[in-house]
Order: sequence, then structure tokens, then C-alpha cells
Amino acid sequence: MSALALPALADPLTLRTTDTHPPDYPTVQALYYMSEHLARSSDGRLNMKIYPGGQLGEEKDSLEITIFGGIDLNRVNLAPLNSIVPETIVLGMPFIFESIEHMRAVVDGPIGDEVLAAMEPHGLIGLAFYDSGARSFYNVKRPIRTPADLEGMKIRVQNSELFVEMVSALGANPTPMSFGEVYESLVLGTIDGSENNWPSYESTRHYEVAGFYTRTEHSMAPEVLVMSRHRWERLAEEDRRLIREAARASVPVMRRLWDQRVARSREVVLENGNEVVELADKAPFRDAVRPVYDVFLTTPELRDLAQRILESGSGGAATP
Ligand code: BDP
Repeated sequence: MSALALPALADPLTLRTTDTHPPDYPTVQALYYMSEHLARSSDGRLNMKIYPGGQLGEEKDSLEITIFGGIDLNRVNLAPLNSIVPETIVLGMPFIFESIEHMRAVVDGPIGDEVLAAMEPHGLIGLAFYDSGARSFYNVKRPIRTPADLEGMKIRVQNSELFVEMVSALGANPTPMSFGEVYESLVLGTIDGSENNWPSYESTRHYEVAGFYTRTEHSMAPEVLVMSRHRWERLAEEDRRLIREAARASVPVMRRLWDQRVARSREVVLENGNEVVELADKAPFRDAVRPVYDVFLTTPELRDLAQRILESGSGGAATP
């Protein structure tokens, strides 16, 4: 080989990427940022084709397609991963994080890395966590001030046993359902309410139908960006590095956009005249959901993971 011979260029590649949210939502904006970053760092060789608005299916289905290799990159909430990767359950546990800052610190640290790595045996490469704020209950019927107010209400939850149990423990009737079906179900009265963060409550226009929002902030299950292991295994080491780097670079961008969006969504909801209940004391909710820790943390590994998260809070609390 002559000294001037250049290594062969790898073929260009376009990664099919999906997200359930509309293009202006912070998670999708972060994907656009990642896409530009990746195109730049690979000299235009690695590209992402982003399908927002759930065009490639609801999260539960699109995750399966991702595992089989039909979708390359998928931004989902952790909840639909609960039945696939047990470690993801821990981050969705009720009241496990004491604040958004606590959640960010945990996912940025070794625990976050462990949960991302736990996805690999299940066909997914965990690339990054995105923010999802805190989830709170909203409904069409009445202001929720105590768990008793939830009694008998039909509450839509994500496709996750953890969320089913959480809502049952609060005395309501959980109805697992895809995100895209919630608006119509609220309008038709098939469900009385649901739970989500400010930006999702607003962007989906659920707030226009379900006027009562109570800041229970019962779960801070983050979002996650996963890649199909099927595709990953066919990539050169250097391309993997570039993808990981671009995903990591999109996180601070996402967080900036997230904080702005939370403030804006909240304003929209308040301007609409919705009744927002701020809870002076969340203890009755926290106490009611405590039993789900024992239902789901059934192995020493999962218990240890939860314990480490609880201890990493400012109070070093041993119980949620
Ligand atoms: C939103 C998440 C989205 C979920 C949705 C849901 O960003 O990934 O699909 O909640 O409740 O906050 O299904």
C-alpha cells in the first residue's frame, strides 16, 4: 500500500428517528440539534431523519420496532420500557427524587449510566436521558386535594404496571392507554383524567378539556433516547463514538428548552383559567403509594439501586 492511500470511506447512513411529540416540543428540538451536530461531526456522512408526532407509532409499538431494527433512534418515556428493562422502573418510582435537580444529578451520574447500560441485553442502546419534569394528576371533574378525591376516577396511565399500581394505590381506576388516544378519551368521557408534566398537559390540549390540575409531582420518570442494538452492532467504532457524543451534546440544549417550555406551558394553562391546586403537604399521596416499592423492588439489585437514589438526596433519606 502506498503511503498516500486513504482509508475507504464508510457509506453514508440515515438514521430513522422517532418521537411522539410535535416538532416544537423540547425533546424533538433536541433531536434536531443532535442531528445537526452529528452531520457536522461526520462531515455529512451520518444523518438523522426525524419523524415527530408519533408518525412511526405509539411508544409501546415503536419500541418493539426499534428492538427489531426497523427504527434506529427512539425518544420515549421510561414508562413503556418498564416491562422490558426492569432497572428503568426504579427511576419512575413515586417520589424517589426530591427535586428536578436531584433527578438530573442522578441521571447524569453513575446510576444513570447503569440504567442506560442495562438496556443493552434487551436490544437497545441507551444514549441519553432527557428531562420530563414531574408528572401530576389532572381531570375533568373536580380539584384533587387528597387521595380521597381520586377515589373511583378513571385515570389514564402509560403502558406500565408501575403506573397502574401507583394509581390503584391512590384509590383511582387506572386505564393504560397510548398517549395519542388520551385527548379523545377525555372528550368522550371514557376516562376522567390522566397525569403528566406541564408541557405535555399543554401541548396535547388536554388542559382545554380537563381543567383541574393538582401538583402531586408523584413521578419524575425521565425521557430516554435509545438506539436499536441491531443497527448499533453494524456500526464502526468511530461512528458509535460520534453518535454517543451528539446525543450527549443535545442534553444541555434540551434542558434549556425544557425549562423555558415548562414556564410557558404553565402560563398558557393559568391564562386559560384552569384550577391549579398546589399541595402544601404531599405526605398523604406519598404514604398511599409507598406499598408499590415492595411490589416492584423485588430483587436485591433493584432495591440497592433505589436505596442509592434515595440516599443521594439532600436529606439522605432512607425511605421515599
Ligand atoms: C410525556 C412523555 C411521552 C409519553 C407521554 C405519555 O414525554 O414520551 O408518551 O408523556 O404520557 O410526558 O404517554
